[in-house]
Amino acid sequence: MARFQPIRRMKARVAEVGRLETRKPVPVLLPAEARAILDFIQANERFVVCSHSRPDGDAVGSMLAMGMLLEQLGKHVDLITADRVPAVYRSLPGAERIQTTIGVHGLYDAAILLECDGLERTRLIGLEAYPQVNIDHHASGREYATLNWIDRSACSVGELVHRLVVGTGCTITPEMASCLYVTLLTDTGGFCYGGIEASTFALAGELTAAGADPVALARDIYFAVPLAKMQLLGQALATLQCEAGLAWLNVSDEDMRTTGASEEDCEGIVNYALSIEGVDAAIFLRELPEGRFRLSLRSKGPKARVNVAAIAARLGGGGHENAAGCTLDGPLAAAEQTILREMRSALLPAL
Ligand SMILES: [Mn+2]
Repeated sequence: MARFQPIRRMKARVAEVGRLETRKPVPVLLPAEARAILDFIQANERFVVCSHSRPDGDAVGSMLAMGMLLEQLGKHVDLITADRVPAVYRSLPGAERIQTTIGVHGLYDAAILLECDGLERTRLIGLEAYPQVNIDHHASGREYATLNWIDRSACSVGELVHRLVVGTGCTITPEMASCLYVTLLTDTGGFCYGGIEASTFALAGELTAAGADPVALARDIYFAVPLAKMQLLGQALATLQCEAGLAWLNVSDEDMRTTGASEEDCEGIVNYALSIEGVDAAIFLRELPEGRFRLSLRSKGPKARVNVAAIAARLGGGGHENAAGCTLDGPLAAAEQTILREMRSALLPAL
């Protein structure tokens, strides 16, 4: 059933990297918030690491890397999310250690929350019982935890975890490098958007030198699409509508059932609308079984004409300036009317 042998591949990669000259990591100056988090980690023993529901590449990769860091420091760690790891990330080293459950009850000294602008983003019950460490890079990030480190300039939370690893002097293993590389790759949409700077590529280079295999990781993530997802994409593209600067498309709950697609198969469909020439902002609406609609909003950066995080926040959601989401009541026509009104007025000044 396995499509490839990650372990064998990893071993080959380790051997190859072992022949390379050892490179010194780029020195990292940690801000006071990060140093406080490292002191807290050193002073405690048992951690649960969590991320948001419907985990993406940054959530999965940064959780795994954080778990590896804690283990290198001799700590006990469990990794927990409310939703299962999407298929394309299940070949990442250690992915099988992420437990899917609805509640956190273990004996932990603290919960480390990655990529969550509030406890509710985890959709996990019980986290409020623990001291919390919040590490985030979202525009919607808030200081809700015992210790908070929010750096909106970071391309991924994995980038922040990398800074912690370097700050402790721990080794960036090939396994850790692979997980951290995936956070960069996916949160920048394949190095296409999201505050990319020269330092982003310096980090990608460092992680590649440490054993991440960019070609194999990209193949696992972008060239391993389930057939049901491709069929769902066909249904979505059949609904595509476009007007000045704006494109939108949707799938019904029936489309989900007839194609056999799962929630994670909806990931990325919005980008097909955004990729159209002349389109500055895109909307993907997915009907939920109860008739409400889950919206993915995207805009093109870096000088995005539409701040979708602000629009999502007004509608009860959140996210980044270029990528955000919210949930609206149905029927489809009502949800479309609400979001189109917001998007059109955001586009208007620039037209
Ligand atoms: Mn992220």
